[in-house]
Amino acid sequence: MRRTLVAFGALALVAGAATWFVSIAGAQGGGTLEVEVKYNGAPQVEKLKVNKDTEKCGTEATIEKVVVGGNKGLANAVVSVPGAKGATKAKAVVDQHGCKFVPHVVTMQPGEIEFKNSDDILHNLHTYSTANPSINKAQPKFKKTMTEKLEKPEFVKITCDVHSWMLGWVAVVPGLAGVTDKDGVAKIEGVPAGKQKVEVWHETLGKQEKDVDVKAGGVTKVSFEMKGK
Ligand SMILES: [Cu+2]
Repeated sequence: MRRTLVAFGALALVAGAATWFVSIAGAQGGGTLEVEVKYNGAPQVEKLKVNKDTEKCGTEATIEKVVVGGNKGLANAVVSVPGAKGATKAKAVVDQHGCKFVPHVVTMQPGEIEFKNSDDILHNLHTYSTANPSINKAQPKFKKTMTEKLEKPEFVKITCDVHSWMLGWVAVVPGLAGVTDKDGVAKIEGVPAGKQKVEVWHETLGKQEKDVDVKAGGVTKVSFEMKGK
């Protein structure tokens, strides 16, 4: 009787290990999503004369509302897969450099974000949001980094009250996400295989979504075309 119990116990252990192994393999069995975002309209880029802090800011500012690259690719669009939780990435970082927010659009999972000031002049971080508390804080030149919390999913507009042209966006999204490059392409790796909703958001052109069947171990391509407003 005792031997039977031991043998049964060993069998249960092996079965448990097998289940564990399968779940690990499943987690790694995701695919890559390659999302292409196109825009048929004209780029919208505004230029402004600058007469403040010109030694750091230069004498002309560029406000890039719609950036269209080669082959009608739309840059700066946020692509996200809300159902793909994935591992939390490293903390998102936005730098205030040359009196610009760099990068112009950043994605993060709900939590903390770091704002840097590498300009050696005063900036004033001012966010516009509804789900998250608004931030309105001076960041003097000696304060090289500031950590803030954005805990609710939302597209948060960031500005600077010292330099009126400074404009950036923080996309707080629950799932895996990326931002399209100058050719309008974003690649997201490790997306769980199967049906997934893919969302695209652009600061000027709005939102679209599609259902996509993600292949395991391969690249699944999907394309969006944003409409002008
Ligand atoms: Cu500023």
